Amino acid sequence: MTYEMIEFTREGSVAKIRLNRPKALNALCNDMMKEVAHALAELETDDNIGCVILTGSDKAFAAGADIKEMQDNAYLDIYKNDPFEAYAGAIERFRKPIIAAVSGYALGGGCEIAMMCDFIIAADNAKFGQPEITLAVMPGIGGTQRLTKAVGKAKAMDMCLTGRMMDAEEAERAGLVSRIVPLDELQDEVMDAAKKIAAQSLPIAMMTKEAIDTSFETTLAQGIHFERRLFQSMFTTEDQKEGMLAFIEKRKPHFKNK
Ligand code: DAK
Repeated sequence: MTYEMIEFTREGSVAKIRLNRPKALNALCNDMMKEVAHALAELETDDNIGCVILTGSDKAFAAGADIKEMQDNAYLDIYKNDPFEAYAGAIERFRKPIIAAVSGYALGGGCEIAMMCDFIIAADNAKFGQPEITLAVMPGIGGTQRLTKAVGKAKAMDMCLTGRMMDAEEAERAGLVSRIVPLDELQDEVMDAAKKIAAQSLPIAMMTKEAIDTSFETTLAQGIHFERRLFQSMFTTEDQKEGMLAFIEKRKPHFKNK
């Protein structure tokens, strides 16, 4: 596939998908989401890739779904041919670690796809919001659920009902982003984090991600049970033997993803 709305690059074992419709502030049109889904499918089966970065421009991670494309839809258009079900689901289902590097606006569907990633590192100019109510709709790809789980009921209600934006400082205080960095350091900082993740054993990183995600779906007791079984299963891997031996021998481990 030739990518026209995203830039898709690889640096060692890290891949970066950059949303690239600057004139429309990276509004998420169907073709762009299709390209993101295609790139992720490629990365899922690429054994050389251990971590993915999803990012946008300095001004906008993504200002939401493309309002101009969406405005005329009838119910059955959006029900039968739901582009977000088809394509954004690729981010939700992606099994390797994926980091959102957010600068500028992350609004509506933009905020929602950032929240689908495993964590968000934000530039100091980032602004998050779920302004759908101002268009007489509501968040539709997880905003009412993931935002509430991330920042709690009070702030989620405040943002979804007033449509106001949250700046990077507030987002970090509220737990929506893991860290804030100056805008001009964002891409390097996220690349460093991604390289650290990609240097670990991939199956172990994937299981760690799966365990944390499971905490949102289960009771505490079920989650702890699942975690324990995964932990025990790691002792079947060559990487566990290597990781612990390397510590004892005071050297760097060489993981084989086995
Ligand atoms: N869609 C289409 N075009 C957009 C856009 C968007 N979301 N956001 C910005 N643009 C376009 C503007 O129309 C403008 O285009 P031109 O007029 O130059 O042709 C260009 O980008 C620059 O925007 P502005 O001139 O407005 O730039 P400003 O710096 O003045 O303002 C802004 C930046 C981000 C505050 C403003 O652009 C803005 O408020 N944008 C809209 C934000 C928004 O409401 N986002 C939520 C969209 S609704 C679904 C589930 C979920 C969804 C959809 C379906 N299903 C389950 C099917 C999600 C819905 C949404 O995300």
